[in-house]
Amino acid sequence: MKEGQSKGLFDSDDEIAWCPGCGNFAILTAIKTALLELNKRPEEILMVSGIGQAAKLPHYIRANVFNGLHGRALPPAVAAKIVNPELTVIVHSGDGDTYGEGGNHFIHNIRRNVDIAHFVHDNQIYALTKGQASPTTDLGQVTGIQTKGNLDQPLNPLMLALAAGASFVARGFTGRPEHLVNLMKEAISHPGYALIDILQPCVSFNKVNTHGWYADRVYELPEEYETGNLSRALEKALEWGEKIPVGIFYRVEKPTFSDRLSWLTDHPPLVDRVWNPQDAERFLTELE
Ligand SMILES: Cc1ncc(C[n+]2csc(CCOP(=O)(O)OP(=O)(O)O)c2C)c(N)n1
Repeated sequence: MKEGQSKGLFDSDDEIAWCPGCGNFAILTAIKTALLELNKRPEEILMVSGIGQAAKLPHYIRANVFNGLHGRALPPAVAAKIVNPELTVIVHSGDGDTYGEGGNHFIHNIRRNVDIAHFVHDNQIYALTKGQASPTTDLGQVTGIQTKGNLDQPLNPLMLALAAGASFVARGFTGRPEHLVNLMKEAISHPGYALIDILQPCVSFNKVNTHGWYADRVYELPEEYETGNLSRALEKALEWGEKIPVGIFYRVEKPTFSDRLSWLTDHPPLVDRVWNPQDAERFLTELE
């Protein structure tokens, strides 16, 4: 820990509105621990989210916060990182927010490879709106709305991220908190877009994928697993059912969005060049 850091450095005074037993608590503890262990300070962090139970997390941590529209967490997050590269930008969003309403933003921001960490709280359900099927709900699963069973097959977020060209793709589980902290530290330190799909129970609305259901199936990728092999990562990402792997499936270094734009990296950060509307106008004229 840096001088002046304390265990409660990232604690916020906001009252937490999650159900007792919600997997989000473990994610909140894990992210605070990861930030402390990385010697980060609240003013260096920007937490971005959309709408949902997962998206409430930035309010429960002491840091800069942008809480926007459902499915739209990624655009402001990548914009903030591009104009202010000094910031550590972390997105917290749900499986519905990211893979459903935000599906296009997910695919196309992966292609940009902006240096942000994206933590998807995947409870395989729309929790805030009381339990409709989300893009990761299993086929045939009965919910309060899909009373005869979910008719849509689930998408595989890791396959999708790998296919879109993500440079860091991982899966965690709230029942393995130390493992999750390590994944978060790796994702935050990765130079480029880093996804962790975090399996978490929703105690109120998903009665199938409970803590015990995940705990019986989850296993950690072995140390000898090679993270730089895309075919291997795709093969592992297909594994889902009796056994569910967690860990870093794929990690490679690629140029980031800012690396590809020399006028961004060769000049002082945009945030230092644009302070008021007149500056912005001058800046836009410079670009013409
Ligand atoms: C454009 C839009 N569509 C739908 C909604 C309603 N809505 C709010 S949160 C939510 C589901 C959130 O589910 P998820 O992202 O999986 O997060 P969770 O609550 O499970 O953490 C929905 C459908 C909305 N606010 N805006």
